[in-house]
Amino acid sequence: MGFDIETARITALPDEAFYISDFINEGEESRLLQKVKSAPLPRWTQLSRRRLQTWPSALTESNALLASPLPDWLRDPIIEPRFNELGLFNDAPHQAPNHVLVNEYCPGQGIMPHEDGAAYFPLVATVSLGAPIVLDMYDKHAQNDTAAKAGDARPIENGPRYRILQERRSLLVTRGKMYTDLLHGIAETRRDEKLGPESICNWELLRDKEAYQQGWFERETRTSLTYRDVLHVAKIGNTMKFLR
Ligand SMILES: O=C(O)CCC(=O)C(=O)O
Repeated sequence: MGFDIETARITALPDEAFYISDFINEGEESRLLQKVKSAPLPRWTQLSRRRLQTWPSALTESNALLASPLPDWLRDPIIEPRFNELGLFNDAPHQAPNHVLVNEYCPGQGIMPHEDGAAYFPLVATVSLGAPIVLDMYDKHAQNDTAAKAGDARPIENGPRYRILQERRSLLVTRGKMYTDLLHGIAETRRDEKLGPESICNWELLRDKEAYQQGWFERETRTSLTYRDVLHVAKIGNTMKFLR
């Protein structure tokens, strides 16, 4: 009998979100971290508040992905077999993720509230490595004037509407209205606090509630692997024809 994703549903959230605390084991986590760390330096984009790897490549200006497979270490065991067994991307146009962002946050670093936009099918699957972190979700209308895009966001005066604690080795899946109607961000702090069953909407699904009973934890370096399906994939052959 396979794992029933319904047991992982975050019921406090208005639309589809799922949290699986033990998605990968410790050996798999250290192998993935090793692969991330051993990537050649030019693979990294250093941003002011985190650093980033983009696999297999950055999107084009028209938000297309140049067709190219993900490397094996990002596929096995996360996509094959785990995502496939859960049927996670069955409804997505390519029935599998074709794009992964690797984000590394040192203590004090984060990402401003933003939305991921129309380049992707509205489903994000995030694997957390190395340390826990709190993801904040904001109502879109709390953001004044233009909607924010990743890297082009501004702070929000009101606090987050929902907070999700992501433990190391966990999987967080958000889709539907969670993707389209809310912004997400990670606070630039050295300590995540005010943690508890009232404030953390996936509290009951945590692997180790005891670790957060005191209501806070000190940040350590946390790495995330964010899997998505880019809607528009351009065949390299066609692109070459176009360039000629
Ligand atoms: O690191 C995370 O969990 C969030 C990453 C993110 O928001 C993004 O890549 O757009």
